[in-house]
Amino acid sequence: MKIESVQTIVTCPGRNFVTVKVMTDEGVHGLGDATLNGRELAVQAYLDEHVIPCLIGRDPRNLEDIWQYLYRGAYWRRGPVTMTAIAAIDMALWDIKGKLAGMPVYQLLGGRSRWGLMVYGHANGRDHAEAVEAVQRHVEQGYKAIRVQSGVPGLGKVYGVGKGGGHYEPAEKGLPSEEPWDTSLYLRHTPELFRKVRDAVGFGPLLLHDAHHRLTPIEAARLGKALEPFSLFWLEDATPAENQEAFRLIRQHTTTPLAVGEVFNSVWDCKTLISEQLVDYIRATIVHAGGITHVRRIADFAAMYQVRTGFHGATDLSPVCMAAAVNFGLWAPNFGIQELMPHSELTDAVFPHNYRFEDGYLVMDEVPGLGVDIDEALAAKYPYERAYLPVARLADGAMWHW
Ligand code: KDG
Ligand code: MG
Repeated sequence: MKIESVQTIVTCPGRNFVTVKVMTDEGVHGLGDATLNGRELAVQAYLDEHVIPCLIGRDPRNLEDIWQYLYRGAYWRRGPVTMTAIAAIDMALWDIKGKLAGMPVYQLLGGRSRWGLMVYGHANGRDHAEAVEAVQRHVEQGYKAIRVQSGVPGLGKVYGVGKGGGHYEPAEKGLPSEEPWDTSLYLRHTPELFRKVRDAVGFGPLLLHDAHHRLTPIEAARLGKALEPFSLFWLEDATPAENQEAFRLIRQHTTTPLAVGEVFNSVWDCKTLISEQLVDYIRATIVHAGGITHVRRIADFAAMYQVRTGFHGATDLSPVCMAAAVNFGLWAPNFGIQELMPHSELTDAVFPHNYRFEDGYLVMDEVPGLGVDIDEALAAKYPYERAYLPVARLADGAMWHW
């Protein structure tokens, strides 16, 4: 059996997605997500110019060897562009393997450990009152776990909060917009936000919060401590994690569980964090961390230290990645939770898929492969449009962390 051709498909049904389609000489095809928010075309070029020509004629069933060939063989290891490109090919090859076996990918991984993946939804508000209402709406919709983000009094627009209060889209068309940031205002108001949410909905729903890497370690420690009375499921991306050792300081001061890793692309990014048990949840995703083959290694390593998975699941990950995540989470013994920002109806139409939301969980049927496809004719109607995440600046104009 041979890989006959590989196509990269870029489409923008409201936001940009890059997809690879691997075709075999036996008529079976596989899909992989190659979307890297704000850097989409770099991954497409990496695939088209440097990866795809090396794949033609290879046996798609040897996905481990192909993974090693693309990782070790490149000389330039790791990095988000490389690891997203490898992930896309890897996902597509698992999809093919599942279709050949007539089994879902979760069966190839070891079968079901659970019937569904508990997800967390996004409740956002321009102010605390709006955020509390959004949490209540999520509870009514059946969510068991809810991430809460709110505008900060005295600060203009805050990342993670939609313009109209509700849904937000991580990337905006055109060049990057600029948003103000003030850590002291944020630290003053965030515990108050969670007090109001707990007063409104009690301690039943699991609550999460994302600090988007904006804090120093000691600020993160202070926030974690201040949030302890509200019993969070996790505090996410408290501080930029290139410096893994920084989490030692946060850990010394707070029992609020910590999650990190949506920007990680290999096990090396989380080696210290996991082996020293400095975090509780690892968020490295299938699309940005080398595919199912590599994320499985991260998850197994994490399991040895009682660290569970909590994969990134914003709308900038396509339904192809989400289908892979559902297969993975159905199997992973140390699955913790899955982020879910629902895609638009148009995106769902471009990528018809089997997984679905049911009463706070993502479930899927026993379908071969990943259980997702692409409507290429519909995708072609929505060409790429340049879009970026905003950037953050302090009051004096200096750039701040993401
Ligand atoms: O591309 C960046 C977004 O996916 C990110 O800002 C969303 O932090 C995020 C999250 O936790 O979903
Ligand atoms: Mg995040």
